[in-house]
Amino acid sequence: MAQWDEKSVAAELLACEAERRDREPFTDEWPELDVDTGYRIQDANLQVRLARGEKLVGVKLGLTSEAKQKRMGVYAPFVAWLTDAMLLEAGKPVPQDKLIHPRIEPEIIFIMKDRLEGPGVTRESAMAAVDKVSGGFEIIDSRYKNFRFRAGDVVADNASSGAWVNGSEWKDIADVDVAAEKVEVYSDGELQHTGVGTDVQGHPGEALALAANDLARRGLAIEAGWIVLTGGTTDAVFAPRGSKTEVKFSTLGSLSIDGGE
Ligand code: OOG
Ligand code: MG
Repeated sequence: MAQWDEKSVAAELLACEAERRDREPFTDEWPELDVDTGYRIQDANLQVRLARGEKLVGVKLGLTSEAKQKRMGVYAPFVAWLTDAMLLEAGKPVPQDKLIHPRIEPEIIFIMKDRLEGPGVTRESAMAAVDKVSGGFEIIDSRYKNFRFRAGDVVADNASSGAWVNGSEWKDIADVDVAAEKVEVYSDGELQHTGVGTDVQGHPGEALALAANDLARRGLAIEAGWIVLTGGTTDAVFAPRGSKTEVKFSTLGSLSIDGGE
């Protein structure tokens, strides 16, 4: 049985990502890999990403909706890093050559006006720090076979980060009722999931507050200008080659993406 530690898990996760290889969760062999250990691994791999020239541009929330928590069998939200290398331009196909088993989920996405530092951040103070909002989607990808993981595994794996696409338009936050924003997800023209902003922790601003308060435990803050993915509003859909996925928001516009050839 392999003897895992933070360093070897971090290296194995980046190797799996580079080689498009999935594996069993580390917690099968190393049950002590808890959420705090997972964050140390996540942070170590962020340093590797930055050292190779990527830029830190924001954070993503994971498992902020009941639909996501139920599907993944992990009942706690968490935070992970976004770098510029993960941003995908709208209209481009799913980057199948980089991903193992991509799945798409709709995301209410914020751009921050002000720095937001916990602890003690509330929904109200969080929302006051937001500049603009768009309706986009994330293309998650897990380094674990069949997306089977426990909380420590998925936190270490940067919360299944893959790529994300911003909405086609950024609206002033004052002009959008993000809690009431509805979304529909279609695969090959067929409606798969529907959601609403309140599905995200009761209000996407709660997810933002949660991120700031959680980062504060590590002495970190959400910076002005950062992007924040507030977490999949609905369960995700698979996006294999040849597929077409559409995400339709009630006021934030619609986007579609091709699974590629
Ligand atoms: C974990 C990532 C979750 C979200 O928005 O809930 C996430 C997973 O589902 O594999 O990005
Ligand atoms: Mg997500």
